[in-house]
Amino acid sequence: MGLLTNLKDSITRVTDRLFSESDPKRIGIYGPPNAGKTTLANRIARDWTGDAIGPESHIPHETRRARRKENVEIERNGQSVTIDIVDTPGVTTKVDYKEFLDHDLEKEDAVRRSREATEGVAEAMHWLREDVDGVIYVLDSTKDPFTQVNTMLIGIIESQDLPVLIFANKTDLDESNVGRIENAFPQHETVPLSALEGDNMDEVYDKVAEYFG
Ligand SMILES: Nc1nc2c(ncn2[C@@H]2O[C@H](COP(=O)(O)OP(=O)(O)O)[C@@H](O)[C@H]2O)c(=O)[nH]1
Ligand SMILES: [Mg+2]
Repeated sequence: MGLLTNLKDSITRVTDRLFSESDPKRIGIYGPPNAGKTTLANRIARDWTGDAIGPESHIPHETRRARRKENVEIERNGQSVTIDIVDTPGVTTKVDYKEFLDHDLEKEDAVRRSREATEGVAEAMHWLREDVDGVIYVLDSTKDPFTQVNTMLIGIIESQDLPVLIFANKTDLDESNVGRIENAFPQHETVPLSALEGDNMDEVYDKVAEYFG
């Protein structure tokens, strides 16, 4: 190939990049098991695309591999933001198959689930370093937010300089305490919601557009 052809190709590549629509932002939904990550991911997907991402479950670690929904277009105030939603397995310091036995699973199935969950956590952490543009960190607002996992994960997210929003989920429950989460992570914005009931979703989408658009 001649020099001129090379030059022409390079110019085409640069102008294509300049004038094409920007790639969707990949938003990872992180947090401990059972915080409501999959419920939230499904609600966002249903609200904007009409279908869901994956099953929600009261058994911890139902989401053992990350799932994603691509090109979810969220419209806010006449502007549209396109995101890829990644629903990750809950991150925890310990995955024990005995936890699954409490949920009436056979031992073999419980051991397999815990092995998969451990791999899923490693995968989610890898993506946090390599593959996400922003993070929604979901917490169950009826639970104590001061845990090693939350402190560690928020620390890692901060060290990557990723935009992060903290979602205080399950506000429909009487024991919900959003203030406790705000106090735990005052450096970040906390958005209260009930992913299950669909409460406060307008503010959720406003903030998603503002932070990740
Ligand atoms: N009361 C209440 N329960 C919720 C809410 N969001 C999720 N849950 C329940 O919490 C459990 C775990 O939800 P899931 O989305 O699977 O959590 P994940 O492990 O973080 O993906 C399920 O039984 C959900 O129905 C909520 O806003 N309010
Ligand atoms: Mg899940």
